[in-house]
Amino acid sequence: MKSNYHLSLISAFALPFLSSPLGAADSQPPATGSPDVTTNGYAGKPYSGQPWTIPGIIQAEDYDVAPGNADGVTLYSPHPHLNNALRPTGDRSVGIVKFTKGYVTTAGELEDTNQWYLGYTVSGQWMKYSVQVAESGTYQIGGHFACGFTNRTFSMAFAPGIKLVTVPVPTTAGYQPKVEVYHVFEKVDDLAEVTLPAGNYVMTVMIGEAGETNKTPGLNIDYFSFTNKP
Ligand SMILES: [Ca+2]
Repeated sequence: MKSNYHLSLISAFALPFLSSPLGAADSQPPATGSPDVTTNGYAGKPYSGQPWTIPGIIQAEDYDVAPGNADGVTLYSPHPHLNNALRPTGDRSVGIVKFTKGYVTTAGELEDTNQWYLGYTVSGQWMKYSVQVAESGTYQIGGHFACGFTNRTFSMAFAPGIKLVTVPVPTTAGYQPKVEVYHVFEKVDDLAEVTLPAGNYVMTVMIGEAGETNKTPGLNIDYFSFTNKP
């Protein structure tokens, strides 16, 4: 029962984002059914115990906790599994990395080393976050990113009801040529917009373009930001 549930979640989720199955290497079934990102049967819980608030900042590494830390409930990645130091138990599908000395902004200023980010992202990867929208409104989506290539995106879906907002991420390449490009970060606050009625949602963040799987976008994510549209 648990296994079927796990797989059905992946199947239900795969289609809106991927035009192909998630990959034979992961032994996942082919995606079937109609596009669907819902809260039906969702078993993830907020990482802090309380949903993250919109407007506000949501740390990318603070995705929801799955029962038993099972894969495929609050996160999924077609990437070979990685261990991480921040959330070691069972969270084997994504890479969480700490900023270290030498990380800089696009302007060359040193970054705070007391930050963690989602690294080693690949297309087809997704994470889920329980969020609470404090008041109905239109919000600008931004965040703190390093992006090694041009034309990279992620998508967000808010369940129930708001599906697939595409968020383009500007490249941070070329600003600090002496620094590893994936260690050059930029804060941006107006990459896309989403109109959200007040209430609780499960926010799903999906890396990459529809139809892409296991492509490395060179996208590192410290946090997502939501601000009221002026
Ligand atoms: Ca972070």
